[in-house]
Amino acid sequence: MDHDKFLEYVQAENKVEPKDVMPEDYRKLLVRQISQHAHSEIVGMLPEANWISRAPSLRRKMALLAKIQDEAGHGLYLYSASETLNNGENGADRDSTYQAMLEGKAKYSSIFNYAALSWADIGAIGWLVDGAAIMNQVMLMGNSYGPYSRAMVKICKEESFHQRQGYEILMTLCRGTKEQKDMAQDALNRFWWPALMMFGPNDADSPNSKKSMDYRVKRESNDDLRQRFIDVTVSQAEFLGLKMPDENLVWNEERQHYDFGDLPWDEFMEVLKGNGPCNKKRLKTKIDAQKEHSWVKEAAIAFAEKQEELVNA
Ligand code: BYC
Repeated sequence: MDHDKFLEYVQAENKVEPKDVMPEDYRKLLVRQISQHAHSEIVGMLPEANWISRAPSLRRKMALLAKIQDEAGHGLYLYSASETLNNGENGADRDSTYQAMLEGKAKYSSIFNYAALSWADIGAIGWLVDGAAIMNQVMLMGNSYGPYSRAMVKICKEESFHQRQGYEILMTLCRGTKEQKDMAQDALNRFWWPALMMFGPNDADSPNSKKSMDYRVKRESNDDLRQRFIDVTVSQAEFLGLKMPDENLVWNEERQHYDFGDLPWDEFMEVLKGNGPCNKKRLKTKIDAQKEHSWVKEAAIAFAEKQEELVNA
């Protein structure tokens, strides 16, 4: 296939569909990113699931259950989108991509290796983690691969509800007792820097960015999205009456953006290497679940085979 023609095609804002001819490195880049994104949704359910039984009211429990269920749905759309890129030899079938995650060979977002220690963390996850995810995913709605781009449209609508439920939890806590407000501040202190690292390394250290931008998968850079997220989030923290845990955060009149402190990149690299606070626990939970529930899949396959036999008899 003519590589330049393909670039011209995607750069003219045309969508690529599953059966279209595409360069193998485009296919590979998409399988990597979409499957990582799917794993993030699935592993991302775990920190919050820990709080379902401890939600402070029935209303909170229902909202949290609905949110977590949405994340499962997002994971399934994304595994389906990734599977459309399976060419029979690139390991993009669903079982192989999932297995790669269980074996620690495929990444998922670093943020889900941090624990949700208090109820305020559930608020911070919705506000900051879903907030950062929306910033990134709104950009991805415009990506050049049809199934991924369409999945992003539906996912973004749901993420916006998630962000609001998190912010509303924090509003309630910040207007409550001193202990509740302290709990909210503590959650912001612990989640702020990990949320900023969700956008990935600085542009200068991002090996995949150029190709991804050329192929119109990524439409904006890691640093630009991170800056936009900071710019919109500061006033939300002020409204809550919380203090940002960054002494260097200051409005820069000339740049018309906030300046901010250095991110803890050493910590980011450790989390990516599997040494974050919860990496091992997260993988163990998913591996155990796979073992315990494999009978469900086996039963469904046996039932489907039996149905087919009956139809063909
Ligand atoms: N964590 O060259 P770069 C949700 C990796 S879930 C871990 O900049 P790229 C939710 C990167 O993969 C939604 N790894 O990469 C769910 C690459 O490694 P490989 C989560 C990271 O791809 C439940 C290397 O570092 N959102 O909303 O151009 C509850 C170099 O990076 C991270 C997504 O998954 C990280 N933070 O850009 C609540 C978004 N950052 O693959 C909420 C989809 C970087 O070369 N993904 N790495 O070995 C993307 O948009 C892009 O992949 C990224 C990175 C912006 C993250």
